[in-house]
Parts: sequence; C-alpha cells; structure tokens
Amino acid sequence: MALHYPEAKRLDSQIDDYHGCKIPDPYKWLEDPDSEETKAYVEAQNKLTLPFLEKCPVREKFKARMTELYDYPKYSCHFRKGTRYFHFFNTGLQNQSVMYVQNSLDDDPQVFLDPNKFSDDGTVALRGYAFTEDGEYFAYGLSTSGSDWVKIKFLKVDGATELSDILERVKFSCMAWTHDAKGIFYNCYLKQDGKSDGTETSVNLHQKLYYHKLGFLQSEDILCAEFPDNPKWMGGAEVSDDGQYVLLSIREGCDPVNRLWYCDLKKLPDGIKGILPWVKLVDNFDAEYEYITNEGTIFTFKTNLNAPCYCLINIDFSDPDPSKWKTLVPEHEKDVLEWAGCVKTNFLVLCYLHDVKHVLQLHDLATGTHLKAFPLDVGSIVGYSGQKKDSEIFYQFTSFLTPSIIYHCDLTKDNLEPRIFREVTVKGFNPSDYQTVQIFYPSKDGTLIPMFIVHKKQIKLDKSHPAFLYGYGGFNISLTPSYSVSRLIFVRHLGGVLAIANIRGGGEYGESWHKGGMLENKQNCFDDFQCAAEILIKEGYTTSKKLTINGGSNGGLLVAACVNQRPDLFGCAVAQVGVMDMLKFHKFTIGHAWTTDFGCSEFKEQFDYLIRYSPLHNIKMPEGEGVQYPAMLLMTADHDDRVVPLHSMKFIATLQHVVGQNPNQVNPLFIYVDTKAGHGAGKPTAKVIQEVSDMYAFIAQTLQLEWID
Ligand code: X97
Repeated sequence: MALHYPEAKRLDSQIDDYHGCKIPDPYKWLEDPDSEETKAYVEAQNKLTLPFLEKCPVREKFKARMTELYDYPKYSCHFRKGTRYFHFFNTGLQNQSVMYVQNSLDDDPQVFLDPNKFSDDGTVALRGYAFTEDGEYFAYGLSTSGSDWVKIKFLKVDGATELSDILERVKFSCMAWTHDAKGIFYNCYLKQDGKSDGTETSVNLHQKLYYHKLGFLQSEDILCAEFPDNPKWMGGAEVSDDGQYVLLSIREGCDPVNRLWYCDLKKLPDGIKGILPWVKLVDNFDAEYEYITNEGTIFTFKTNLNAPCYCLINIDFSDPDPSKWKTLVPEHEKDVLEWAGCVKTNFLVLCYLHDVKHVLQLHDLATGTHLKAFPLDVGSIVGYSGQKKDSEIFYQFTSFLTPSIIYHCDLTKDNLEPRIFREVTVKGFNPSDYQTVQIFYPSKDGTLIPMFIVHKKQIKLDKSHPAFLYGYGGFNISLTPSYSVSRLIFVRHLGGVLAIANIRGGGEYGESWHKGGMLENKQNCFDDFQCAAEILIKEGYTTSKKLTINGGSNGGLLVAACVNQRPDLFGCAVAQVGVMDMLKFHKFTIGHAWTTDFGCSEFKEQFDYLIRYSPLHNIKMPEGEGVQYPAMLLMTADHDDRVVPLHSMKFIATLQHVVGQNPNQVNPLFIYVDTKAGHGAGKPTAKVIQEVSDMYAFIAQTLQLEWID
C-alpha cells in the first residue's frame, strides 16, 4: 500500500530549453526557500518523516548506545605558537571542542577559547584560525548554524582578551598574518541584496582579497587583489616562512590547479597600501603549486605538473623560467604525495597514500633524500603539527578500529623514535572482536577498485548480514580509514558489515583516479559503486534487500544516481545533502565551482552527459514485477549553503510523484530537513548523535533489523 505524501503543486508550464531539448522543471517554485509554499512543504515533509522515525524502536537504543560510546576524550595534536602550546580537547560529548593553552608540555592546560560559550545549543562553531608569528595575536572565524559564512574576530593571546575588530561577509577565506603582526589577509564578498545567513541561495562571485590592519575598521581594509574579468576566481594569500613574500594562489573551481602570483614585501617601501604589485610566476591553470617552504629565493612546491601522483620541485624566484625548475622529490609511480611540511629548518615530513593507507616519511630539504619512515599501522594520518622553526612534530593516527593515537617525535634526538603522546580507548567496545580487510574488486570496465570491509571476526558469508556501503567519488577527495562510533554500532548491535568503496573521482591514486570519475567519466563512479554492491552480494556478505547505501554531498548524488540506475540492487538508501539537479547546480551559492568535476549544462556536450545521470531527471518507476525503489531517506538542512536544500526538495517531490504513488512502491520515500544546521562542518555533537540515530533507525526499521544486545 502506497503512503500518502504531501501534495506538491506541479507547474507544468515551467519548461527550460537546453540546446533545443525541452526539460520540465515543475517544482522550480521550491527553489525559493522563503516562500510560504516552500516553508509549508518542508514542514509537511518533516511531519511525515519524524513520526515514522519516532516509532522506530531502534532509534532510542541507538541514541543511548551512541551517547555512551561517543563519550570518550578527543584530542588534537598539540602545536607550538610563539612561546606557548595549544591543542583542542573534547571531554566526549561537548558540542564543540575547546582550545587549550599551556606554556610547556608539562604544564596544566588552561582554557583559551571555548566555542561552547558562543551559543547555548552549540550551533556556533569555530571555522578557521590563525596566530601571528610571535604567537601574541589570534584571529578566528565563527560560523553560525553550519553556514559557510564566517565572521572573523580577534584575541590578544595573553589573557585571551577580545579585541574590537570584526570582519564580515567572509567565506572560503584565507587567514594569513604578515610577520610584523600588523594585519591579516582574508577574503570576502560584496554586500548582497537580501539576507546572508546561509539560508539564501544567491551565487557567490567576485571574491576579493583584503588586508585588515589590526585596530582599524573593516571599511578601512586594503583591497589587495580582485579579478573583475574573472568573477569565479578566488585568490587565497599565504605568507612565506621567512615572512618576506606573500604568495597568491588563484583557483576558479575545485580542480587541483592554481595560478601562483607573489609579492616581495621588501619591495613595498610604504607597506601594504593597495592592490599589490603581483609577480605572475604561474599564470595558467595547468597544474597545482602548493607552497612548502623557501630558502631565500629557492622555493619548494608540491605540484602535479606532469606528475599526477604529485612531486616536490624547487623554483628559484630569481630565475623563474620553467625550464630551470628542478625536481626535489620525484613522483612515486603509484603512491600519492598528499602533503609535505618543513620542520627543524632542514627536514621535510612527507605523507603518502599507498593503496589508501598513509605512509609518513622524513626527508632532507636540501637534497630531497629519504631519511626515515615513521612506523605506522594500517590507517590514516588525520592530524599533524610541526613548523619550520620547531624541532618536534606531533601526528595523529586513526583507523576503523583505533579511535586515535597521537605520536610525538623530538627531532633533536639521534634515534628519531616517536613516542605515544596520547592514546585513546573506547570503553565498552573491544576492537579485537572485529577485523578490517581490504579487497580490490573489478569494476564494469575491469578497473580494480579498493574497498575496506569491517565486520565481526569469523562471520559466515551466508548472505545473512545487513551491509552498509559508503562512497563519495569526486573532487579528488580520498576516503581513508577512520573511526566511526555510529558505524561500529551498526556492526556490533545490528549485526552489520561496513564497506567503504574507494571509487573513481577520488584522489586515492592521484589525479588520474580523479579524472577517471569526472566530467564525461562520471558514470564510472556509479558503475564502481554498483559493482561494490554486487561484489558484497556475490561474496555472500549480504543481499540486495539487506544492503544500505549512504553518501553525502557529492556522495548524495552518487547514492541517488545509483538508486535511479539500479533500484533493485539496494534495500535502503540514505542520501545526505546531495547534489540532485545537475542542470542547475551552478546557479546557486558556490555551485559554479563544481563545474570542474561535473561540467555545466550550458555547454551542449556537457548537457548531454549530465542529463543522462542527473538524479532529478532520471526518476522512473521500475518496470519489472515486484521491483520498487529501495526505502529512501534524504537528509538536508536549512542553513546548507554549500549544497542548497532545494536539490533534495525537488528530488523528493519528483520521487514521491513518479514513484511514491505507484501501488508497487511500498518502501517509504522520505526527506528530513534539519534546522539550524548546514552541510556538516562544525555540527554540534548533540546534532551529530541525533542525525546518526535517525539514519540507523530508518535503516533498521525499513530492513527489519533486530537490535542485538
Ligand atoms: C567546495 O565546493 C568548496 C567551495 C569553495 N572552494 C572553491 N575552491 C576551493 C574552495 O571553490 O574551498 C577548493 C576546494 C577544494 C579543492 C580545491 C579548491 C579553494 C578556493 C580557494 C583557495 C583554496 C581552495 N567543495 C566541494 C563541495 O563542497 C568539494 C570539496 C570542496 N561540493 C559539494 C562538491 C559537490 C557538492
């Protein structure tokens, strides 16, 4: 029996013409988040979804267990700034982590900044910060309700006393102090009509670079770079380790490419007074250049120029011709150089991704020579600290079954032995009952795709287990092993198998892996993910009916596209903050930056492949007997200004109309729109716990899973 879904007006006259192709957009009215009709529709959907979730017996059990197991101490790496050490710490269930200060590692840490004080419900979060070189001033960004909009505020570090400076309209911003501590480079947008609280959908163009002088009004800030002829360009500034140069990295989307302009501050006799006299070292978008350090005019960059797995090069700014650029650390044939840092003046710490596992090495800055590998289990490095002027490093390790180990290595010691600085265990959960395996399965075109599988030891591969398959597949982003309490509860208390597929579009094997899943190759992502599902079924881990797929953002697109293409392959699908309208995404907020991965419907060839997989435009009731859409839950939030909620709203309206009214469709098709929440960054712990409880309650209910005590 079909459910009764909220009525949604269809405007059949709303038709767009793409290169002669007429595409209806009957729910275009949902693009206005402020209309009374849209607000009523959101409310009606939530009023259907919430009672369903509330009736799931697993919801409260999950929430109680999550609250219990998530309540473990969470540390960041300590890092040195000026004469002090700082780190973040969360006792367990605090909505936001607290920043602590101490004079030496042996001293008692004191609270430096407690974001929990910014709001009662934890919805104001720290988003970015920067210390002056001497460590005496601190700039920090605040984001409200999960929005990308940031307000920058300032503290004098001694006594953590607040200054009156405040910077607004900041988004996707750098924060780079000049070493004289007189001011900071940051990015902001022009004032726009209407609201700017993250619930608006207006497009973000013409970002500018400013220099804010401490103690002055924002209106007196100095415009340092703008690109009136290139509205999509975003120029982030960085100050070199020696304080002499400002490096401007210009991007026009999410591809790993940038122009590299710089300014020698010594050549500004009057200081920063206006648009800087930029030297255009690289003035094309052929490759990415990430500043590592410099010795005088010899600059070290991490680049993918002729090196899809990245390498380190030296460029002499006094002899910048590309034919003179020298390779410092050559590209590895397979492993991806993810990041590099300079420490203790003449060392480099390099982090590689080797078959989706991190490897950490020490090299010599002068020659690039490999000196040592830091021992590491199978897993990920998720935190690092150590600056050129420091003589120690901290790094944080995690994996599917290890919450966190922070190592400290004193580089003044001869043996260079790292010691465990902090190790966290989760009470009530025994990692040795579980195992992680990595398999490499063939996709549709034969490409081998890595996948991690986590489950209880010695399970029978008898198709009896529910499985949870997660993917992302885009934007050069790699999914490396990490600890997730909610997923482990699924494994422990719902008898589940957890699978993470490292599908194409990500950065797992460098830029070629990314390119294999973008633009006209986007279908590879969906094929890889569907093949992951099929291998889990074929190997006996699960069955289609017990299989849930999940992803967020670009991964929400992945989930929705795969459900459209293979509704029979999955029992349940949860698509979070997904991109669903592939013809219009570029019109809202920062969507235009994604054309690097997606292409744009305004170009005929690109429209041709977008229309073939766009989730909104490929919903149809399956024809086979007994075939229906899996149970679906879309999740989004009112302040998501990264992927605006209208994507999920238009998708659910279409889905309920086309599929939901069919008597064969008995699986529910729901959406939940959270309030005072955004794309995900900075989400308070209370909301994180509620969100995963809702998601797994939906999964357990629709797949009829029993809670195992
Ligand atoms: C973004 O949409 C980030 C938007 C802002 N942004 C750029 N370029 C980035 C940046 O437009 O932060 C950048 C981000 C990732 C990779 C390369 C560049 C930038 C600009 C200036 C200086 C430094 C960086 N992102 C995507 C997203 O949220 C993926 C990750 C970041 N999506 C939502 C993609 C589809 C759904």
